[in-house]
Amino acid sequence: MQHAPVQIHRPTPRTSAERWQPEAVQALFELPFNELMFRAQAVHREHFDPSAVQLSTLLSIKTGGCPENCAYCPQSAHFDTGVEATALMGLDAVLDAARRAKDAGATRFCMGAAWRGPKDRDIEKVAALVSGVKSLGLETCATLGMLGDGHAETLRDAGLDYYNHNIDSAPDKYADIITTRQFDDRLDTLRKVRGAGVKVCCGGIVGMGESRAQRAALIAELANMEPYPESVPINHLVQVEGTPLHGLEPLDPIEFVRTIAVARVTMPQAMVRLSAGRQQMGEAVQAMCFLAGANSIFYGDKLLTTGNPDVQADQALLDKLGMKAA
Ligand code: SAM
Ligand code: DTB
Ligand code: SF4
Repeated sequence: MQHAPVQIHRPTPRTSAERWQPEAVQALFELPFNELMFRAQAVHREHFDPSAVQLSTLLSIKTGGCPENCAYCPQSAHFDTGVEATALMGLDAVLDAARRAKDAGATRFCMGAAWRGPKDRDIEKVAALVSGVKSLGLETCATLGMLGDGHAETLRDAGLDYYNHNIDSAPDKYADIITTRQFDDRLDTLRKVRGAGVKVCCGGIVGMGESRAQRAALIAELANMEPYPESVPINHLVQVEGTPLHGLEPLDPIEFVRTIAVARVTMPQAMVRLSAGRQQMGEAVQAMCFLAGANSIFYGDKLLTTGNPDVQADQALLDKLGMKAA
């Protein structure tokens, strides 16, 4: 029997005149699941080996006591979550952790600090950490909050490859989640990072009680950045006791998988990172995320303050799926 030729829907290249309208992104969310997955896989295979997954390890180099009031975050000083505030880690301890991450198979090391933004003297210290980690042969990433003038350049000169700064939610949801800064503050730092020639890692969190339209608006906002981020972390909210978002109705896992697929279709060449929330997700949902076009994960038994699947569990999952670290 003759089969009809398979129609692969390729997204048209976007010019500044052709932005993703949130309604068009929402229409992707509303496709029949198999159709959306097929489109996402077609786009993914055009640009990536579908069996390859990039591994980044996180380290919280300065934990807790943060003055911001992000309603999802266990490190905010506004909420009683049991996370203890620590000082910035020293070089030797950071390099030990980076060596262990490299030995376990990570290719990128991401250092996170619970700051509203670093002070000039903090940037000098983090720059030393970045150059030390870089000299181990790892890619480097940092997430330190809002950057001041010259900070991105100092980090770049120290060897920073990526800066992570998430927009976290749809613009019209932002003020429900954080009131100590504005959505535009995030865009300002992202401009500074791009301006310095550092690659951008920018995504968001889903499962914060947002509507599907707001998930679509979050993805549209990311996809319309010019250029869109090289790396797009899609975090599933990790509900932490003591934070205002603890106790919300969890997002349906299929809707999470759809979010990954829509990110893949709208940002064909980005690394789409299946980020926080894997420990709560189970293997089958993670496998669906890889089918939907996720090609990067956080690897190591801790995220910043919360748990992540351990290295053995991740190796077993990747083996089971025939996926390889790349
Ligand atoms: N303080 C800096 C900032 O906010 O940009 C850097 C560290 S902050 C912890 C980095 C990111 O972690 C946040 O933008 C958010 O996307 C993510 N995050 C924090 N708490 C989370 C949670 N409970 N569940 C999922 N993602 C979370
Ligand atoms: C990102 O998008 N997710 C990571 C990383 N970038 C810095 C952080 C997830 C944090 C989850 C909550 C915690 O462990 O504290
Ligand atoms: Fe602070 Fe970042 Fe947590 Fe917000 S997400 S409270 S800025 S550490």
